[in-house]
Amino acid sequence: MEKTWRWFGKRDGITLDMLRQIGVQGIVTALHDIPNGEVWPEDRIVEMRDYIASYGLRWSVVESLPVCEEIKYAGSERDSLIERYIASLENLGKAGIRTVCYNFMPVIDWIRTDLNHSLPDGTSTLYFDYVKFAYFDCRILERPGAEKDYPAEILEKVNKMALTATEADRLALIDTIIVKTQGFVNGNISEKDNEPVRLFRQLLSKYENVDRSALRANLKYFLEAVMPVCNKYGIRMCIHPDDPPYQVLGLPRIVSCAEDIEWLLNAVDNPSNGLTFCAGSLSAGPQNDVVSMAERFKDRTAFVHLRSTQVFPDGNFIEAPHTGGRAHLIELVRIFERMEPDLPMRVDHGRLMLDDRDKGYNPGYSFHGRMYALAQVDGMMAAVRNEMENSSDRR
Ligand code: DNO
Repeated sequence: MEKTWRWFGKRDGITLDMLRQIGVQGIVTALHDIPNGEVWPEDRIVEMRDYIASYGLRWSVVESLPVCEEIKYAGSERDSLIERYIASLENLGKAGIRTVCYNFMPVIDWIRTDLNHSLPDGTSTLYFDYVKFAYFDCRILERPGAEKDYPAEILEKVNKMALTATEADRLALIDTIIVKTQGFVNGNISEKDNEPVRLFRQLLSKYENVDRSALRANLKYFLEAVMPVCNKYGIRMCIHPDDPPYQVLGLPRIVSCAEDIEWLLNAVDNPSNGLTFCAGSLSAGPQNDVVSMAERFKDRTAFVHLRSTQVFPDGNFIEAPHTGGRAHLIELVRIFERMEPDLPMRVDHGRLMLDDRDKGYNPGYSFHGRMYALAQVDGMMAAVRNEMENSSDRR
Protein backbone atom coordinates (compact mmCIF):
# COMPACT_ATOMS: atom_id res chain seq x y z
CA MET A 1 0.00 0.00 0.00
CA GLU A 2 1.01 3.60 -0.49
CA LYS A 3 1.47 5.44 2.81
CA THR A 4 -0.66 8.57 2.66
CA TRP A 5 -1.60 11.27 5.14
CA ARG A 6 -4.60 13.55 5.46
CA TRP A 7 -3.31 17.09 5.14
CA PHE A 8 -5.54 20.15 5.33
CA GLY A 9 -3.68 22.39 2.91
CA LYS A 10 -1.14 25.17 3.28
CA ARG A 11 -2.79 26.45 6.47
CA ASP A 12 -2.27 23.07 8.18
CA GLY A 13 0.28 23.42 11.02
CA ILE A 14 1.77 20.14 9.79
CA THR A 15 3.90 20.87 6.74
CA LEU A 16 4.70 18.70 3.75
CA ASP A 17 8.33 18.95 4.75
CA MET A 18 7.49 17.30 8.07
CA LEU A 19 5.50 14.58 6.32
CA ARG A 20 8.32 13.76 3.94
CA GLN A 21 10.56 13.16 6.94
CA ILE A 22 8.24 10.57 8.45
CA GLY A 23 7.92 8.37 5.39
CA VAL A 24 4.68 9.68 3.93
CA GLN A 25 4.46 9.06 0.18
CA GLY A 26 1.11 10.44 -0.85
CA ILE A 27 -1.21 13.23 0.27
CA VAL A 28 -4.92 13.09 0.93
CA THR A 29 -6.47 16.52 0.73
CA ALA A 30 -9.23 18.68 -0.69
CA LEU A 31 -9.71 22.27 -1.79
CA HIS A 32 -11.12 23.02 1.63
CA ASP A 33 -11.84 26.69 0.99
CA ILE A 34 -14.24 26.06 -1.89
CA PRO A 35 -17.82 25.94 -0.60
CA ASN A 36 -19.83 22.75 -1.14
CA GLY A 37 -21.55 22.72 -4.47
CA GLU A 38 -19.09 24.97 -6.30
CA VAL A 39 -16.95 23.66 -9.13
CA TRP A 40 -13.30 23.04 -8.31
CA PRO A 41 -11.43 25.04 -10.99
CA GLU A 42 -8.77 23.20 -12.95
CA ASP A 43 -6.06 25.78 -12.21
CA ARG A 44 -6.63 25.45 -8.44
CA ILE A 45 -6.37 21.67 -8.69
CA VAL A 46 -3.19 21.88 -10.76
CA GLU A 47 -1.69 24.39 -8.34
CA MET A 48 -2.35 22.06 -5.38
CA ARG A 49 -1.07 19.02 -7.27
CA ASP A 50 2.15 20.79 -8.25
CA TYR A 51 2.70 22.21 -4.79
CA ILE A 52 2.48 18.71 -3.34
CA ALA A 53 4.74 17.38 -6.11
CA SER A 54 7.35 20.05 -5.30
CA TYR A 55 7.91 18.18 -2.01
CA GLY A 56 8.43 14.90 -3.83
CA LEU A 57 4.94 13.70 -2.86
CA ARG A 58 1.84 13.00 -4.92
CA TRP A 59 -1.77 14.07 -4.46
CA SER A 60 -3.07 10.53 -4.13
CA VAL A 61 -6.63 11.00 -2.93
CA VAL A 62 -9.25 13.71 -2.76
CA GLU A 63 -10.97 13.52 0.61
CA SER A 64 -13.59 14.70 0.20
CA LEU A 65 -15.37 16.07 -2.79
CA PRO A 66 -18.48 16.67 -0.68
CA VAL A 67 -21.89 15.66 -1.96
CA CYS A 68 -24.42 18.41 -1.20
CA GLU A 69 -27.43 17.63 0.96
CA GLU A 70 -29.74 18.48 -1.97
CA ILE A 71 -28.26 15.56 -3.89
CA LYS A 72 -28.79 13.26 -0.92
CA TYR A 73 -32.41 14.21 -0.31
CA ALA A 74 -33.18 14.84 -4.01
CA GLY A 75 -34.05 18.54 -3.71
CA SER A 76 -35.00 20.67 -6.68
CA GLU A 77 -31.39 21.70 -7.37
CA ARG A 78 -30.13 18.12 -7.48
CA ASP A 79 -29.42 17.90 -11.20
CA SER A 80 -27.56 21.17 -11.44
CA LEU A 81 -25.49 20.26 -8.38
CA ILE A 82 -24.64 16.91 -9.95
CA GLU A 83 -23.59 18.77 -13.11
CA ARG A 84 -21.18 20.81 -11.01
CA TYR A 85 -19.91 17.70 -9.28
CA ILE A 86 -19.22 16.21 -12.71
CA ALA A 87 -17.39 19.38 -13.75
CA SER A 88 -15.15 19.08 -10.68
CA LEU A 89 -14.47 15.42 -11.50
CA GLU A 90 -13.64 16.39 -15.08
CA ASN A 91 -11.09 18.92 -13.80
CA LEU A 92 -9.62 16.40 -11.37
CA GLY A 93 -9.44 13.82 -14.15
CA LYS A 94 -7.60 16.23 -16.46
CA ALA A 95 -5.09 16.88 -13.66
CA GLY A 96 -4.51 13.15 -13.22
CA ILE A 97 -6.13 12.79 -9.78
CA ARG A 98 -7.80 9.39 -9.80
CA THR A 99 -9.17 8.59 -6.35
CA VAL A 100 -12.08 10.53 -4.88
CA CYS A 101 -13.48 9.81 -1.43
CA TYR A 102 -16.98 11.02 -0.53
CA ASN A 103 -19.80 10.01 1.75
CA PHE A 104 -23.57 9.85 1.59
CA MET A 105 -24.41 10.32 5.27
CA PRO A 106 -27.37 12.68 5.60
CA VAL A 107 -26.79 15.89 7.61
CA ILE A 108 -24.13 14.58 9.96
CA ASP A 109 -20.81 12.96 9.07
CA TRP A 110 -18.80 11.23 11.81
CA ILE A 111 -20.04 11.50 15.41
CA ARG A 112 -18.19 11.72 18.72
CA THR A 113 -19.32 13.18 22.04
CA ASP A 114 -15.89 13.74 23.59
CA LEU A 115 -12.81 14.90 21.72
CA ASN A 116 -10.45 14.81 24.69
CA HIS A 117 -11.16 11.61 26.55
CA SER A 118 -8.20 11.18 28.93
CA LEU A 119 -6.35 7.90 29.13
CA PRO A 120 -4.30 6.74 32.12
CA ASP A 121 -1.00 7.26 30.29
CA GLY A 122 -1.62 11.01 29.90
CA THR A 123 -2.69 10.94 26.24
CA SER A 124 -6.25 11.59 25.13
CA THR A 125 -8.48 10.23 22.43
CA LEU A 126 -11.95 10.47 20.84
CA TYR A 127 -14.94 8.88 22.52
CA PHE A 128 -18.62 8.20 21.80
CA ASP A 129 -20.91 8.13 24.81
CA TYR A 130 -24.33 6.76 23.92
CA VAL A 131 -26.13 8.48 26.83
CA LYS A 132 -24.63 11.88 25.99
CA PHE A 133 -25.65 11.40 22.39
CA ALA A 134 -29.20 10.43 23.38
CA TYR A 135 -29.28 13.48 25.66
CA PHE A 136 -28.24 15.68 22.73
CA ASP A 137 -30.99 14.15 20.58
CA CYS A 138 -33.83 14.18 23.15
CA ARG A 139 -33.01 17.23 25.28
CA ILE A 140 -31.05 19.60 23.05
CA LEU A 141 -32.38 18.96 19.57
CA GLU A 142 -35.70 17.92 21.07
CA ARG A 143 -36.34 15.87 17.97
CA PRO A 144 -40.00 14.81 17.90
CA GLY A 145 -40.27 11.10 18.66
CA ALA A 146 -36.57 10.76 19.53
CA GLU A 147 -37.34 8.85 22.76
CA LYS A 148 -38.67 5.88 20.87
CA ASP A 149 -35.22 5.28 19.34
CA TYR A 150 -33.52 4.55 22.69
CA PRO A 151 -33.90 1.73 25.21
CA ALA A 152 -35.53 2.51 28.56
CA GLU A 153 -32.27 2.23 30.53
CA ILE A 154 -30.61 4.81 28.30
CA LEU A 155 -33.56 7.20 28.65
CA GLU A 156 -33.37 6.81 32.41
CA LYS A 157 -29.72 7.93 32.29
CA VAL A 158 -30.66 10.80 30.00
CA ASN A 159 -33.18 11.97 32.59
CA LYS A 160 -30.53 11.79 35.29
CA MET A 161 -28.11 13.72 33.14
CA ALA A 162 -30.76 16.41 32.58
CA LEU A 163 -30.84 17.03 36.35
CA THR A 164 -27.16 17.89 36.55
CA ALA A 165 -26.14 19.16 33.08
CA THR A 166 -25.16 22.83 33.11
CA GLU A 167 -25.52 25.29 30.26
CA ALA A 168 -21.77 24.96 29.68
CA ASP A 169 -22.15 21.16 29.36
CA ARG A 170 -24.91 21.63 26.83
CA LEU A 171 -22.90 24.11 24.79
CA ALA A 172 -19.86 21.85 24.85
CA LEU A 173 -21.92 18.95 23.53
CA ILE A 174 -23.37 21.06 20.72
CA ASP A 175 -19.91 22.30 19.85
CA THR A 176 -18.50 18.78 19.76
CA ILE A 177 -21.29 16.97 17.94
CA ILE A 178 -22.28 19.47 15.27
CA VAL A 179 -19.57 22.10 15.03
CA LYS A 180 -16.02 20.86 15.76
CA THR A 181 -16.33 17.42 14.21
CA GLN A 182 -18.35 18.59 11.21
CA GLY A 183 -16.98 22.00 10.30
CA PHE A 184 -13.77 20.81 8.71
CA VAL A 185 -15.25 17.84 6.87
CA ASN A 186 -18.60 18.76 5.41
CA GLY A 187 -19.17 22.49 5.58
CA ASN A 188 -22.87 22.25 6.55
CA ILE A 189 -22.18 24.04 9.82
CA SER A 190 -19.07 26.01 10.70
CA GLU A 191 -17.55 27.76 13.70
CA LYS A 192 -18.95 31.03 12.35
CA ASP A 193 -22.59 29.98 12.68
CA ASN A 194 -24.07 31.30 15.88
CA GLU A 195 -27.22 29.21 15.82
CA PRO A 196 -25.94 25.73 15.04
CA VAL A 197 -28.89 23.91 16.60
CA ARG A 198 -31.44 25.84 14.57
CA LEU A 199 -29.48 25.21 11.38
CA PHE A 200 -29.14 21.57 12.25
CA ARG A 201 -32.89 21.18 12.84
CA GLN A 202 -33.53 22.79 9.47
CA LEU A 203 -31.26 20.28 7.78
CA LEU A 204 -32.91 17.38 9.59
CA SER A 205 -36.33 18.50 8.42
CA LYS A 206 -35.27 18.04 4.79
CA TYR A 207 -35.14 14.30 5.41
CA GLU A 208 -38.64 13.91 6.84
CA ASN A 209 -39.73 11.93 3.80
CA VAL A 210 -36.44 10.24 3.00
CA ASP A 211 -36.27 6.69 4.24
CA ARG A 212 -33.67 4.05 3.62
CA SER A 213 -34.92 3.03 0.21
CA ALA A 214 -35.27 6.64 -0.97
CA LEU A 215 -31.72 7.38 0.15
CA ARG A 216 -30.50 4.29 -1.68
CA ALA A 217 -32.31 5.40 -4.83
CA ASN A 218 -30.72 8.87 -4.52
CA LEU A 219 -27.25 7.39 -4.15
CA LYS A 220 -27.77 5.17 -7.19
CA TYR A 221 -29.02 8.16 -9.19
CA PHE A 222 -25.94 10.17 -8.22
CA LEU A 223 -23.51 7.36 -8.99
CA GLU A 224 -25.05 6.58 -12.36
CA ALA A 225 -24.73 10.24 -13.30
CA VAL A 226 -21.04 10.49 -12.39
CA MET A 227 -19.86 7.13 -13.76
CA PRO A 228 -19.27 8.32 -17.37
CA VAL A 229 -16.77 11.03 -16.38
CA CYS A 230 -15.12 8.63 -13.94
CA ASN A 231 -14.77 5.98 -16.63
CA LYS A 232 -13.39 8.55 -19.07
CA TYR A 233 -10.51 9.41 -16.72
CA GLY A 234 -10.17 6.20 -14.72
CA ILE A 235 -11.37 7.91 -11.53
CA ARG A 236 -12.42 5.66 -8.68
CA MET A 237 -15.15 7.10 -6.51
CA CYS A 238 -14.83 5.55 -3.07
CA ILE A 239 -17.61 5.93 -0.59
CA HIS A 240 -16.80 6.34 3.08
CA PRO A 241 -18.84 4.10 5.41
CA ASP A 242 -21.11 5.56 8.07
CA ASP A 243 -19.45 6.48 11.35
CA PRO A 244 -20.83 5.06 13.57
CA PRO A 245 -22.36 2.47 11.27
CA TYR A 246 -25.98 2.58 12.28
CA GLN A 247 -29.01 4.80 12.02
CA VAL A 248 -28.85 8.02 14.08
CA LEU A 249 -31.22 10.94 14.78
CA GLY A 250 -33.95 9.22 12.79
CA LEU A 251 -31.87 9.57 9.62
CA PRO A 252 -31.28 6.63 7.32
CA ARG A 253 -27.69 5.48 6.93
CA ILE A 254 -26.99 3.10 4.08
CA VAL A 255 -23.27 2.20 4.21
CA SER A 256 -23.15 0.48 7.57
CA CYS A 257 -22.73 -3.27 7.05
CA ALA A 258 -21.73 -5.94 4.54
CA GLU A 259 -25.22 -6.17 3.08
CA ASP A 260 -25.29 -2.40 2.45
CA ILE A 261 -21.92 -2.47 0.72
CA GLU A 262 -22.91 -5.47 -1.37
CA TRP A 263 -26.06 -3.63 -2.43
CA LEU A 264 -24.14 -0.48 -3.33
CA LEU A 265 -21.48 -2.25 -5.39
CA ASN A 266 -24.09 -4.28 -7.29
CA ALA A 267 -26.52 -1.40 -7.77
CA VAL A 268 -23.90 0.34 -9.92
CA ASP A 269 -21.65 -2.46 -11.03
CA ASN A 270 -18.83 -0.37 -12.45
CA PRO A 271 -15.16 -0.46 -11.40
CA SER A 272 -15.35 3.29 -10.80
CA ASN A 273 -17.90 2.69 -8.06
CA GLY A 274 -15.61 1.73 -5.20
CA LEU A 275 -15.22 1.73 -1.47
CA THR A 276 -13.12 3.51 1.13
CA PHE A 277 -12.47 0.67 3.52
CA CYS A 278 -12.60 2.64 6.77
CA ALA A 279 -11.75 -0.04 9.29
CA GLY A 280 -12.42 2.26 12.22
CA SER A 281 -15.94 3.24 11.19
CA LEU A 282 -16.92 -0.32 10.33
CA SER A 283 -15.44 -1.68 13.56
CA ALA A 284 -17.72 0.58 15.65
CA GLY A 285 -20.70 -1.54 14.57
CA PRO A 286 -21.01 -4.73 16.62
CA GLN A 287 -22.63 -6.37 13.57
CA ASN A 288 -19.46 -6.03 11.50
CA ASP A 289 -16.69 -8.61 11.19
CA VAL A 290 -14.18 -6.22 9.70
CA VAL A 291 -11.63 -8.80 8.52
CA SER A 292 -14.17 -10.85 6.58
CA MET A 293 -15.57 -7.65 5.07
CA ALA A 294 -12.08 -6.67 3.87
CA GLU A 295 -11.64 -10.07 2.26
CA ARG A 296 -15.04 -9.79 0.59
CA PHE A 297 -14.71 -6.23 -0.72
CA LYS A 298 -10.96 -5.91 -1.34
CA ASP A 299 -11.33 -5.88 -5.15
CA ARG A 300 -13.58 -2.83 -5.04
CA THR A 301 -11.57 -1.04 -2.35
CA ALA A 302 -9.80 2.03 -3.72
CA PHE A 303 -8.67 3.62 -0.46
CA VAL A 304 -7.97 2.21 3.01
CA HIS A 305 -8.35 3.97 6.38
CA LEU A 306 -6.57 2.11 9.14
CA ARG A 307 -7.73 2.60 12.70
CA SER A 308 -9.62 0.54 15.22
CA THR A 309 -12.23 0.93 17.95
CA GLN A 310 -13.34 -0.85 21.09
CA VAL A 311 -17.10 -1.12 21.51
CA PHE A 312 -18.59 -1.49 25.00
CA PRO A 313 -21.80 -3.34 25.90
CA ASP A 314 -23.57 -0.09 26.80
CA GLY A 315 -23.14 1.24 23.24
CA ASN A 316 -20.19 3.52 23.98
CA PHE A 317 -17.07 3.21 21.90
CA ILE A 318 -13.50 4.47 22.02
CA GLU A 319 -10.69 4.71 19.48
CA ALA A 320 -8.45 1.74 20.25
CA PRO A 321 -4.69 1.67 19.74
CA HIS A 322 -3.85 0.82 16.12
CA THR A 323 -2.42 -2.47 17.37
CA GLY A 324 -5.62 -3.51 19.16
CA GLY A 325 -9.41 -3.28 19.15
CA ARG A 326 -12.06 -4.82 16.91
CA ALA A 327 -10.59 -3.92 13.51
CA HIS A 328 -7.60 -6.32 13.60
CA LEU A 329 -5.34 -4.09 11.55
CA ILE A 330 -2.63 -6.73 11.27
CA GLU A 331 -5.06 -9.00 9.41
CA LEU A 332 -6.24 -6.10 7.26
CA VAL A 333 -2.66 -5.26 6.32
CA ARG A 334 -2.22 -8.94 5.34
CA ILE A 335 -5.17 -8.59 2.98
CA PHE A 336 -4.54 -5.15 1.49
CA GLU A 337 -0.75 -5.40 1.20
CA ARG A 338 -1.34 -8.13 -1.39
CA MET A 339 -3.39 -5.77 -3.59
CA GLU A 340 -1.90 -3.24 -6.03
CA PRO A 341 1.24 -1.61 -4.52
CA ASP A 342 -0.06 1.93 -4.82
CA LEU A 343 -3.40 1.29 -3.11
CA PRO A 344 -3.54 4.42 -0.92
CA MET A 345 -3.74 3.85 2.81
CA ARG A 346 -3.81 6.44 5.54
CA VAL A 347 -3.79 5.92 9.25
CA ASP A 348 -6.88 7.52 10.60
CA HIS A 349 -7.28 9.44 13.85
CA GLY A 350 -4.44 9.53 16.33
CA ARG A 351 -4.24 10.31 20.01
CA LEU A 352 -3.32 13.71 21.34
CA MET A 353 0.12 13.14 22.80
CA LEU A 354 3.44 14.82 23.56
CA ASP A 355 3.54 18.17 21.82
CA ASP A 356 0.11 17.85 20.14
CA ARG A 357 -1.91 19.76 22.70
CA ASP A 358 -3.04 23.33 21.98
CA LYS A 359 -1.88 23.17 18.39
CA GLY A 360 -5.42 23.63 17.07
CA TYR A 361 -5.35 20.41 15.06
CA ASN A 362 -8.67 19.17 13.73
CA PRO A 363 -10.09 16.56 16.12
CA GLY A 364 -8.47 13.19 15.48
CA TYR A 365 -5.80 14.70 13.23
CA SER A 366 -2.90 15.23 15.61
CA PHE A 367 0.71 15.07 14.47
CA HIS A 368 2.51 12.90 17.02
CA GLY A 369 -0.49 10.63 17.57
CA ARG A 370 -0.81 9.91 13.89
CA MET A 371 2.93 9.65 13.38
CA TYR A 372 3.03 7.04 16.12
CA ALA A 373 0.17 5.12 14.49
CA LEU A 374 1.83 5.35 11.08
CA ALA A 375 5.01 3.89 12.52
CA GLN A 376 3.02 1.00 13.99
CA VAL A 377 1.29 0.31 10.69
CA ASP A 378 4.55 0.71 8.78
CA GLY A 379 5.97 -2.04 10.96
CA MET A 380 2.99 -4.27 10.20
CA MET A 381 3.46 -3.67 6.48
CA ALA A 382 7.14 -4.53 6.65
CA ALA A 383 6.40 -7.74 8.56
CA VAL A 384 3.72 -8.75 6.08
CA ARG A 385 5.99 -8.08 3.09
CA ASN A 386 8.57 -10.22 4.78
CA GLU A 387 6.01 -13.02 5.20
CA MET A 388 5.10 -12.69 1.54
CA GLU A 389 8.72 -12.87 0.40
CA ASN A 390 9.41 -15.87 2.60
CA SER A 391 6.38 -17.74 1.37
CA SER A 392 7.26 -17.08 -2.29
CA ASP A 393 10.86 -18.20 -1.58
CA ARG A 394 9.49 -21.47 -0.37
CA ARG A 395 7.39 -21.99 -3.48
C1 DNO B 1 -13.38 11.78 9.92
C2 DNO B 1 -13.43 11.24 8.57
C3 DNO B 1 -14.69 11.54 7.79
C4 DNO B 1 -14.43 11.36 6.31
C5 DNO B 1 -15.58 11.71 5.43
C6 DNO B 1 -15.32 11.33 4.00
O1 DNO B 1 -12.36 11.75 10.53
O2 DNO B 1 -13.18 9.89 8.56
O3 DNO B 1 -15.10 12.82 8.04
O4 DNO B 1 -13.39 12.18 5.91
O5 DNO B 1 -16.73 11.08 5.85
O6 DNO B 1 -16.27 11.90 3.18
